[in-house]
Amino acid sequence: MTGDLHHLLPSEPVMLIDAHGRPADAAGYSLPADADLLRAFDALVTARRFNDQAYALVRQGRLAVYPSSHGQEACQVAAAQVLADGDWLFPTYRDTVAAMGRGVDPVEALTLLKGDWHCGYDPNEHRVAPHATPLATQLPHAVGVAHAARLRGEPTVAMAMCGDGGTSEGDFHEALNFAAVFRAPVVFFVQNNEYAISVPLARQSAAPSLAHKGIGYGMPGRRVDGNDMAALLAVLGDAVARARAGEGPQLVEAHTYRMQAHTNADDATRYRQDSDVAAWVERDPITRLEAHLRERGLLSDARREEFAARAERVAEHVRDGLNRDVEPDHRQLFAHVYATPTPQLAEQAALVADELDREGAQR
Ligand SMILES: Cc1ncc(C[n+]2csc(CCOP(=O)(O)OP(=O)(O)O)c2C)c(N)n1
Repeated sequence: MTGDLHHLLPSEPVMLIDAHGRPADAAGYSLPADADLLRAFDALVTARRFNDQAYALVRQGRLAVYPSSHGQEACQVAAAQVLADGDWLFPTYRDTVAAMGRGVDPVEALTLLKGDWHCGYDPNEHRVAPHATPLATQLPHAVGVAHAARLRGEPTVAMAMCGDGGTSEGDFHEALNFAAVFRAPVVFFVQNNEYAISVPLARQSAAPSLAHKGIGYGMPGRRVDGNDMAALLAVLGDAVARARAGEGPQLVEAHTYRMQAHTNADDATRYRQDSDVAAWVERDPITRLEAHLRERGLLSDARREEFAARAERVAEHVRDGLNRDVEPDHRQLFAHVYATPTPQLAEQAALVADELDREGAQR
């Protein structure tokens, strides 16, 4: 074992486009291709429209809850855009937009949050695991999938997402340790949005940064400006490429901010100031990338309108989908738990079926 920790130490957060949209230098990373930035901008515009639409649907009672990624959209879009078709994404409850980036229908992605069903989409179709509501439980799953793929000789990488609060969970530490020891092709992507509901980062961790948590496991940590789309594509893209090349896992911490309350069930004014939030409006990921693209002549008004029109069509699709009531078949409750149901589950399924039959007969 070598005493040289230099390659594991996170540097200052990588920034490639500054708050005014101007290019910035970052050692070891360069600006992504124009086409990649434009594609990301298109997705960003849709992401913001989707977030705001989902929030409105909560107020209209069509969604039970929505943990919005408003303000964190660059992290969401980049996490999906850097993956290949055969890779896997492991999202949390806040990562619906990242799931959409993999091709999951947004209406299906919201099924869980509407309260209709456990998942709502087929995880195998787009290689997106179900949204994980229990914190960090998806991380060991991501490591298992990535490790298994490597043993089979497949070039699969897993993008394992969690929040700053998630890094305090035991599962986070177990996942990092296993991944580092077995060099599993995983990128642990932490969106540090400064709060875990009402708990601020300073009460969450005493580490110099969350990326520093990788060092103890022998895993490189990287820090990136989480509102800079270009930097996210560069840093996450590099981490994915290294994982795929057999160089092992990385921990990437993106510094961003949760602009809205944790969910509609939370009152953020009880633990933070409006002025804190206002300071982050200045760093909005969309206006920043837009300023950059316009400055370089890559984005015309016509193109901008095209993107806005596409975002509007997605919002309309989401409204239509969530305004339709579906009658879930409660017998299906046990269907996707195990490939082969345990005797206990089979027994419970029979009990439920019996009860439903009796209820039906009484109607
Ligand atoms: C194992 C577990 N413990 C507690 C909770 C309750 N809980 C839900 S969200 C949350 C905060 C998570 O914060 P963070 O990981 O920073 O993610 P964010 O919500 O900010 O995206 C907590 C404690 C949970 N879902 N799972």
